[in-house]
Amino acid sequence: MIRKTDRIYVAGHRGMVGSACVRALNAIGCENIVARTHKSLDLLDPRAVREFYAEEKPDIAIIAAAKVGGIGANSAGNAEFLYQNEMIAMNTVMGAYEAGVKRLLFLGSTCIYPRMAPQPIPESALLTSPLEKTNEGYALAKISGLKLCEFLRRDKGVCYHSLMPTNLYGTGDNYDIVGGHVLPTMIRKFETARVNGDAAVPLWGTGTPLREFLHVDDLAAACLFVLSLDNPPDLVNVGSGSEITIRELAEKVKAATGCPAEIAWDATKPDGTPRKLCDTSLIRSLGWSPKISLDEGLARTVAEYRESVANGTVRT
Ligand code: GFB
Repeated sequence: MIRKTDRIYVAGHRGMVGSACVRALNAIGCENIVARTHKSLDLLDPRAVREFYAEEKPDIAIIAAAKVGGIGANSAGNAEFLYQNEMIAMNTVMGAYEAGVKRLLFLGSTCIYPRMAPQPIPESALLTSPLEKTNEGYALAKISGLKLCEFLRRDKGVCYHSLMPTNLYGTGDNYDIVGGHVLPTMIRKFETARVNGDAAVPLWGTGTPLREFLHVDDLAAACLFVLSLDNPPDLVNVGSGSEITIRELAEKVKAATGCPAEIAWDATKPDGTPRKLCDTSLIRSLGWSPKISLDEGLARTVAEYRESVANGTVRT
């Protein structure tokens, strides 16, 4: 149970997920948020992280800090994705344990599951067959983090547990054309083509892969939900429960932005994993379900993107 007086450390509070968690916590009256910018605390430095925890002594930690990116960034940088995310996970989780933090939520991604996992993917599919190569580094680091939480819980009795969200989008996303995830990248590409009057919008791969999308505000609600459980499962998936092909997504974004340009598929770019729908029956059985449909979330995100372009605050 989260109390209004709890000191809650949100690692990655300026990122899309961390900032959504801070908004959700503030909305339920939790104002005692502990946060550090990247500049003031290097999460790759174990000593600095240890000193931070000793000084701040939070009651709860939400680990939303990570080096993240879309298929382009991941496939070009598996070494950095593995190294940085491994260090962040080990330092933030072990540092919390050493400082006596009683409750911790570790956030990962459904790319921890095998490339050819059964669909929808149950939590039990973890480590049953090989990973998708384009994001193997990121996945391995996230698996280490969730396992560290599981081991500390089992062996030391602290309530450390993990949430694995499907592909996320929404407020505060990164609109980098090369390194970003598909949904924000598509919004930027279609918006740019509309404004410039371009005839075609280049998109990656074949358009046939299936993906599931969850608005980040739904994820933040899920974080608070699992943190409110006295005995949460070690590992819980969170997703919208419905999937869409990349081609269908492109048509939706094209319509949402009102861009008349044609779509030009570049099959030399990777498709990544063919399908990634998570089985959300566990979190639904516990009493949580998503509230924001893709159409609603997309409309909201396009409006926010236009606003951030107009006022010069768009993240790229
Ligand atoms: O979101 P995304 O980059 O990553 O791409 P993943 C999803 C799909 O969209 C792939 C296609 O099939 C891409 O080929 N796609 C089409 C595009 N056009 C574009 C485009 O312009 N940009 C991008 N980025 N994709 C990531 C992992 O996998 O998912 C991370 O790399 C993480 O580790 C994240 O798990 C949630 O869904 O393939």
